[in-house]
Amino acid sequence: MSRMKKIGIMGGTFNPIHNGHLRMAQAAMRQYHLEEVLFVPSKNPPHKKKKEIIGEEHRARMICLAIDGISGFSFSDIELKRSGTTYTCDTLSKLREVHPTWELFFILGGDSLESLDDWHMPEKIMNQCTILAAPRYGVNEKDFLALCKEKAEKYSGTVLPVHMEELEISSRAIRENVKKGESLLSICPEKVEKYIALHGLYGAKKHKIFYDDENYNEYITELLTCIEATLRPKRYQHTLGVAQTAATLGFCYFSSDSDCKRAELAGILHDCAKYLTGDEMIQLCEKHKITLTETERINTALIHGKLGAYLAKKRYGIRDAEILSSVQYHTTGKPKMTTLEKIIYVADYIESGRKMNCMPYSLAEVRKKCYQDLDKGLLMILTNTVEYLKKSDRKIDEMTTITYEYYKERVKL
Ligand code: DGI
Ligand code: FE
Ligand code: FE
Repeated sequence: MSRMKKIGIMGGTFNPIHNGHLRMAQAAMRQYHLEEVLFVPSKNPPHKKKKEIIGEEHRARMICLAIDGISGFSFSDIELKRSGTTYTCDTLSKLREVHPTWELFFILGGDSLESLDDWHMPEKIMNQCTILAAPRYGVNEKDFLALCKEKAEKYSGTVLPVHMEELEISSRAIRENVKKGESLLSICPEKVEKYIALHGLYGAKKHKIFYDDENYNEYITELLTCIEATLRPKRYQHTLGVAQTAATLGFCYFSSDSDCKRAELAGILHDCAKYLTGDEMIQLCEKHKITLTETERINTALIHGKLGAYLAKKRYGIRDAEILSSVQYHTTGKPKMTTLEKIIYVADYIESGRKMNCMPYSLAEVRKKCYQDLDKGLLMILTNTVEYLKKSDRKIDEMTTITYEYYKERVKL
């Protein structure tokens, strides 16, 4: 029989995730030698609309931001993906079914342990896992241990205490601080605080930044903090790659330093809307009266350029029309692109983090060409893209086709 792996499960609404959750998971992990802790956010209740619970995409993204880089912590969308009411006992069954070598430890706070009687089928939960409970703030150790014993006996299971420094952190406190405009420093990770501010969650005043030519470096630093607090880590790395590549291409094709900076800036911004789901992008476009083509509605991945340009303008204070159109057209391209638009289009494809098998032109070949002749490099990428979309049976966007035809007529490889 294969070795059993001890896996901790952190369930909850995480509305939002905070340092208390992270410390509880860490304490449980250390004390009970868990190999991994899975953060499993629950779905929004379908009927009784609890209006203080924000959208599940926001809650999930904040979890991912909070646990990024912490070894042993990971995210699971198992409950979000399920339809209908999700019960902890079903989630545990599902996890055991998919991962028969997992020994499950459900980690919860003392207040949840106190209300365990109200959960759906507590004995079925206890039957499938060991409960690791952290004491509620202000409850003394003796009472807490008695509570663990009481629940364990009542449901014929195991409830073990997690020893940790008492913390008076709650999601409610975060929401209240946000409403009062107070800092969340030391109660939640910085990226989570930034995420809340950028989206105006829990009644926060929406955070916007303004482009400042005089203090370019400070602007870029702040912009990067915002981008990092929204994109997934891999996407953020890609963004840095595109910015770097765009700046380098700028050295080849521009003569002024300021144009190279504009290329870098457009690179940083190009995928700034990419963290949103297709449905969210459609909703935002409707809300802000951004018109969508039929192809974009079917193929929502295409929307992030358009919406990215909108966010670059409204959220990140960019007024430079050429930077905005470079962001807008970076996925499809367009006829008569300016040098900056071409740079962003090709940088997105050749950035050093990209690893893909391209046809008919290899990535190595395309990369080299882009630095020798921008138009030829551009046409190679357009050719590869059209080829790839045809092969994968995807609908080719009208703008992609027009752009390809336009450059095929005018550029000789
Ligand atoms: O956002 P990135 O992944 O960095 O790159 P991108 O903005 O070029 O988007 C790439 C995605 O867009 C990829 O999944 C292919 C898709 N795409 C690009 N052009 C078209 C397209 N999809 C369709 N259906 N039609 C297109 O013309
Ligand atoms: Fe993109
Ligand atoms: Fe990109």
